[in-house]
Amino acid sequence: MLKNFHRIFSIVASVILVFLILVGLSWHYVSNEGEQLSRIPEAKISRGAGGAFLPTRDAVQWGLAAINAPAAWHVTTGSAEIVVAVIDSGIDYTVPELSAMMWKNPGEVPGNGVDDDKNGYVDDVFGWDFRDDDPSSLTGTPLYWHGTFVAGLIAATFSPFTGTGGVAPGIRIMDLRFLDSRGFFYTSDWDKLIRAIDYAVENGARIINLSIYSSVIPPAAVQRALRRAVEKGVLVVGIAGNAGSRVGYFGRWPEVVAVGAVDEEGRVPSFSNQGPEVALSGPGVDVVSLGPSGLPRTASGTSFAAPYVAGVAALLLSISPDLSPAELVVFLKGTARDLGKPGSDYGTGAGLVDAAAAVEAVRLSIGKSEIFSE
Ligand SMILES: [Ca+2]
Ligand SMILES: [Ca+2]
Ligand SMILES: [Ca+2]
Repeated sequence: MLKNFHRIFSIVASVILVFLILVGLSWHYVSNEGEQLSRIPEAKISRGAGGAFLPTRDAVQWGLAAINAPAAWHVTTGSAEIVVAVIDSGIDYTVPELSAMMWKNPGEVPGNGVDDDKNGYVDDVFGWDFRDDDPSSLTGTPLYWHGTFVAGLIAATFSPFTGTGGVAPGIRIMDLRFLDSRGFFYTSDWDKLIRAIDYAVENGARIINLSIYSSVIPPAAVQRALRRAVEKGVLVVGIAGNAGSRVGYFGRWPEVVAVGAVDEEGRVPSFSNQGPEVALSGPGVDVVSLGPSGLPRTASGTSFAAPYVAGVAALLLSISPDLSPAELVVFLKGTARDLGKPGSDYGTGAGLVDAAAAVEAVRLSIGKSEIFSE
């Protein structure tokens, strides 16, 4: 009995030791010594450590590696000043990897029944639930997983256990719930969507991630709302859609940066809609992120390609907050990695978004010439 216990104990200890070695090997310590950079990220993507530990590309899920996020993190993991509004199915903000990244309305006292900041929404703390017309995605009708998954791809804290994490874990996420408990919206919902877009703009978001699409032509009032957003400096990142056909709405409109999906080999999956509107592509086949309760899950769709682009755009704004939506698009497309036949194409647009190259291009443009590579 005692012998068995010792044997089991020693096996368990060996397994733990091997695991710790593997985890240790997969982490890369970034020393501040001799660094000219002032933007070495703090311990935002390690839990509780005092130094600047950054995961290397072999420690992260393929999507983050494919867009060169780990190299970009040497420059920035994102600024808390930059807010990305996720108009989606709501976010489970109790997930530990997300809760610290939630935007908090600075002028609102939670739960007092008063619209303290007088923005028209009572007790709107992390955003607004336009589906239920109440302050929280976690009250009223049940949450669909999609929005949490998208938010995780943009800004979740890196987990060394699953390799999951967001492109820009230093930024803030605004939760604007629009889709219902099955991930749908209806033609009676256009006003909700317009209100959500206006909310994002009026409450300080710099990027809207719109991983939703419409099977009917949306009313012009929705396009006008998106135009208001762009004119006020908000980048709208949308999707090509998943019908295996032409780019749908909202990605078909020029106000929206339409993102197509690619797989780990850079191929366009059959579902990813194509057309001249496709600006860029992002990882969108078997990508891994968080579902409600924080459990990792895998999903495919252009919905999950767009957040990679939104995340990279958020990194760019973090180092150069005055960039306009048009300038962001120039940097994103100009640094994308060309796929398929040379030049822009209907499947991948300018190519796969590249976080490290885009961040470096913006840094060079603002006169900070240090070049960093892994
Ligand atoms: Ca309010
Ligand atoms: Ca209040
Ligand atoms: Ca609710």
